[in-house]
Amino acid sequence: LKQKGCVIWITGLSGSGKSTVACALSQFLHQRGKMCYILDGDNVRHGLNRDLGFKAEDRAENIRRIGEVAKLFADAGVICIASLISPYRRDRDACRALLPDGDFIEVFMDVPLEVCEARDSKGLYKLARAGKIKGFTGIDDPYEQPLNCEIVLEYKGGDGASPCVMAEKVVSYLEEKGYL
Ligand code: GGZ
Repeated sequence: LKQKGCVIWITGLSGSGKSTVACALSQFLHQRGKMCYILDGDNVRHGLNRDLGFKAEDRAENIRRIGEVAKLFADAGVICIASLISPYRRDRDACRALLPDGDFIEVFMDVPLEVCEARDSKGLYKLARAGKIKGFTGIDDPYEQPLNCEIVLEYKGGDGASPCVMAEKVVSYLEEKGYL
């Protein structure tokens, strides 16, 4: 009994909660006995993509490689959760084009920059504002919002923003589309 693989592509600013939602989602999927795997930009950059920085060409290559690896997982019947800023529409669309229709599920973390910056869990926004990190997404580097993604996870403040509630929304989508 082979499970149907797909790619859940989570895009959004640094600090928007991509990794946290990816983690909650993978726990829900494991509970249901589904094989899944998280490819996190920040982690993959320590290994496979350690030769890449943050200029537009490097980000494009980071996204391309993660897209190709995600496709391999999906081919193997795994639900692959890719969580990376992936700021350019063109790069995300190129990853979408690698997969059969429906198998690339783009999830937008719709969290205002002010909220991400206020969280600043790693202190990177502070460094970017001080000019100590150049080309930081949302500060002095672009982020292109998806125009027609499959799922929008909106920041509402309070309980509505909990990573579990957001992950459940993705689970419902996967059920609806027959991936679960
Ligand atoms: C954006 C940066 C930068 C710059 C370092 N711009 O919140 P984090 O810290 O843990 O996750 C961010 C991560 C971004 O890597 P991605 O692979 O997701 O980016 S992309 O899809 O654009 O290739 C952030 C940290 O790396 N970081 N410098 N200049 N984020």
